[in-house]
Amino acid sequence: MITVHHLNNSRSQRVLWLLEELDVEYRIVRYQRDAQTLLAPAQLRAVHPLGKSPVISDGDTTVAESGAIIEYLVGKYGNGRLIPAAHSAQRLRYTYWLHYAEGSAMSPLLLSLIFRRMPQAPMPFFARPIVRGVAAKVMKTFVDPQLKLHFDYMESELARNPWFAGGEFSAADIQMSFPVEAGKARGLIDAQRPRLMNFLECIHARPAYQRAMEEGGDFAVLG
Ligand SMILES: N[C@@H](CCC(=O)N[C@@H](CS)C(=O)NCC(=O)O)C(=O)O
Repeated sequence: MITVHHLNNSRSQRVLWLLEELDVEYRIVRYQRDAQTLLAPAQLRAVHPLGKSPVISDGDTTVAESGAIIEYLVGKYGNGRLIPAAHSAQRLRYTYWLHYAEGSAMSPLLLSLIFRRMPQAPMPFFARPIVRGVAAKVMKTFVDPQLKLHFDYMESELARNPWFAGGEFSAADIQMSFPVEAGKARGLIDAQRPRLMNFLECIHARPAYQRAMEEGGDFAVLG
């Protein structure tokens, strides 16, 4: 049976959702983030040296990195479901979005998390105004314009097709759900970006998504 090493409030939620969509049996081993640092507990390093979530094990096989896990599960258990036909235009889009989610979209989202939290970190009182000023400058000159670029792009792509890879829901939408949810948590998705709003409504309405939420416990992407 597949074991999902599941960290609360994490990308691992996508793996539970995919397994529910594919109707594959699995069990969950749960890990809690440290309340202060938000890091995963050290036990996760016994499963994979980086100690990040998600990681799955399937018999003797251990797979980390959400995109690789999705490829593995869709390839082994999908029977052609949730992936467009090989060599089609949709398949190339599928591959693109599967990589884009972690390879491009998450970088500015992570930077925004870091630079927005930076001024609240413990530091000598005289340093705080300087740190606040530097963080605000980086946000304004680099991070915010990059976030706008990426979220405008995602919005425009959904004008071409209802789902990221094309007309059909696919595992690329599952992979893209995390940056889109993170964008919503950072206030980047509102009436100005109606297609991304609609994407979120559509995925939240899927029964498999709802079952994964029940299995995974409370889920709120870090805002
Ligand atoms: N690109 C990796 C990112 C994995 C990752 O950073 N996971 C986060 C949770 S969303 C994590 O484990 N954070 C806790 C830590 O770094 O200790 C993937 O998509 O699987």
